[in-house]
Amino acid sequence: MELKQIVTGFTGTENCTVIPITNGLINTTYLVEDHDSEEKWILQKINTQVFPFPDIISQNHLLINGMLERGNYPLEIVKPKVSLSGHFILNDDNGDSWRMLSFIEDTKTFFKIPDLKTAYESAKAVGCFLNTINPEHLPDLKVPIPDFINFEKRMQDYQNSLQNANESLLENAAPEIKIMNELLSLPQKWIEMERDHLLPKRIIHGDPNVRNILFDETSKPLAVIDLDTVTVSTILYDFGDMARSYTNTLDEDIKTTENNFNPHMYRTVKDGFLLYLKNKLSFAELENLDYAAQTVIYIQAIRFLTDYLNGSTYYSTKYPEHNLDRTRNQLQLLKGLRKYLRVE
Ligand code: GN1
Repeated sequence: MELKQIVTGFTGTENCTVIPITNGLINTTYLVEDHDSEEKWILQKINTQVFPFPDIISQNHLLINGMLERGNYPLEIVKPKVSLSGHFILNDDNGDSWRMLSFIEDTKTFFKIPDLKTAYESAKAVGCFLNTINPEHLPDLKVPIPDFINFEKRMQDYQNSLQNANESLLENAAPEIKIMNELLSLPQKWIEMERDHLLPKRIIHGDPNVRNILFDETSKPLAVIDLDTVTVSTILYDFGDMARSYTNTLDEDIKTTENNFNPHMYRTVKDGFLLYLKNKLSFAELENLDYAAQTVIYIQAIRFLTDYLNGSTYYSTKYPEHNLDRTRNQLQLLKGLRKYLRVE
């Protein structure tokens, strides 16, 4: 089906321009300019390999939006658009699933956080988002990706990829596999804390990386976007993923053999994150922030490496070694953080 036919299914117009936007590693995103109404929209093809039930992510999105609206949330809220046939997801003849979202004008995104002020404001924005969507009683969210934050499963997937990968990929990745294998026990404490119910269940964003914040022209956060991974889990994941993303002095896509961890950013991210949340978090959560940052970086490195060894089928890649370069980038970051925390 033509892209414009999908747009017509949502807006009724044929008089539009559709421009690709390259920002995420999973879904395919376009900006739609409707020349009749002069409105703009975001159109996304949902990667159903990753999100097998697109209706779930729309339902969760609406539920979260309701909580943000009732909670005097100060940032902008992205709204799913209902199609002319009354659905939030349109399935086309090729079996692809599409959704349309409201477009927020005059924003920019970053691939790495430019300075301390932006790191603080971004972590504060995510903290505010999490504070608003975590009332006393959690609503009935559905699971968008089974086992997304199941670290035992991530480790098993890695072991399977080591068993099944072809020789040349194993050879190329030998130094990274060695580092990864030296730290195999790192996620163990996380797995045990979850198993022993030591970490409170909370609604988390699940993907609060820098690309999922929209900024105004003065670099002030305007919106926390991409609610597809919102789920019930431990808030340590969101802290860890923010620390992972915001302390990186490089775009995470870039290969590096140098330190790319910025300790000043790390302290700032923690301060920003805790501004709204410190009174809400349990002792076990507060005590494990540094551990969470290390573990989430490690798991992200494992995910990139696993995908590399599996032949790069999950993350979109631009060249054959892309996932290996991403792994290297995460391993340098982890090394820098562990040196700073003196746990090397
Ligand atoms: C993916 O969708 P995007 O590009 O923001 C991934 C995250 C990873 C991130 C790494 C559903 O996020 O878990 O942390 O890449 N999302 C999914 O850049 O797997």
